Amino acid sequence: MTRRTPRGLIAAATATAALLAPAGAASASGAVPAPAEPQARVFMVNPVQSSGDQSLSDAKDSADAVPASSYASAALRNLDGSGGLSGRWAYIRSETGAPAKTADVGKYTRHDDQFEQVMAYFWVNEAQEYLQGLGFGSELPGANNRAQPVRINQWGADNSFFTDKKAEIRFGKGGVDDAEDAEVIVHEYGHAVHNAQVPGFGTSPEAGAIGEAFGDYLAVEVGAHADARYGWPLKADLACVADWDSVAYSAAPHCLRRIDGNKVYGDRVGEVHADGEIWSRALLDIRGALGARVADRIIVNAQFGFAPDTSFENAALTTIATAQRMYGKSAADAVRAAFKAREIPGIQ
Ligand SMILES: [Ca+2]
Ligand SMILES: [Ca+2]
Ligand SMILES: [Ca+2]
Ligand SMILES: [Zn+2]
Repeated sequence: MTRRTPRGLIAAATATAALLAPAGAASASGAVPAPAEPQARVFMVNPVQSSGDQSLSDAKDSADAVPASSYASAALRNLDGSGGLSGRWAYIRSETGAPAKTADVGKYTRHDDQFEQVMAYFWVNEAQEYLQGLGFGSELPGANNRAQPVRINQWGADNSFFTDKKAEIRFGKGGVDDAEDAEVIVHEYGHAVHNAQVPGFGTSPEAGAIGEAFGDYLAVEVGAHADARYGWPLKADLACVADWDSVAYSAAPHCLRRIDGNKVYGDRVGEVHADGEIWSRALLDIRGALGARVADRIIVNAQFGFAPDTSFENAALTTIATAQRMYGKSAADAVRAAFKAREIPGIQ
């Protein structure tokens, strides 16, 4: 496969026009052209976030449950040309329904099993492209820069998870199908990133909470970046994670979790998702102080230095030191302030 140069906003915009040329047309030189990028129907993060309509509901996976305006057309990039959802950064397998065909990705609705396969491919690719854009995999070490295996199966409960045995992400179909919400997809991808950075990461309660927090934060960040990149609407609170998956189990405004809460270290309850809200708020504050790009380069780069069973204190100290090394004292002070506000021990 030819190596692609990073795409900026202009390149992304012109890609749509380029696709109007006949697919697979031979170039004048006779060289075999790169496979055309099929235009897929995808949710703009999720239908609640893009519409602001908190009354949407799953309606047993009915196509009519969301308006046609919930979908956008977007290129599936980095495919390997096999005709299936296999590419440079993602490899999708499904145990429900036939495998999606790239020739048909513009037709699927949420009622089609193939829609979740397309969403998983698109958003895993989008997340890795975001990390690549931050320099991970070029200027900085790669952070899960490989084809991520993803499996979609019928597990009844809402139980998407990352299995570090196979380094595989799995999405279930409880309530709203998990892979209909980009923030669920990218949350799980966050676990894959952590595990690629530090094999076995998350063996202590605090490390586990950091893993959940980073997944939530990355989900919000990649969605916000895509909204800006493609001009998609963002009509829900930025800090709300999984606005669509959570319609089945939360009151409006629907959120699985938030990343802008006020929990501090003393509020820990020993449950990784709940305690993760302490850490994710700190990450959001770092973003607020330094901007998304600088914040995320520090946050992800620091994670290479976390022990698998790290404490909040040690991870915070590593993140502060990483900020100091990459951007100097004022950045380190901003990172320190974010952790101090969460009353992380040892952070003054
Ligand atoms: Ca569905
Ligand atoms: Ca679900
Ligand atoms: Ca959201
Ligand atoms: Zn998780």
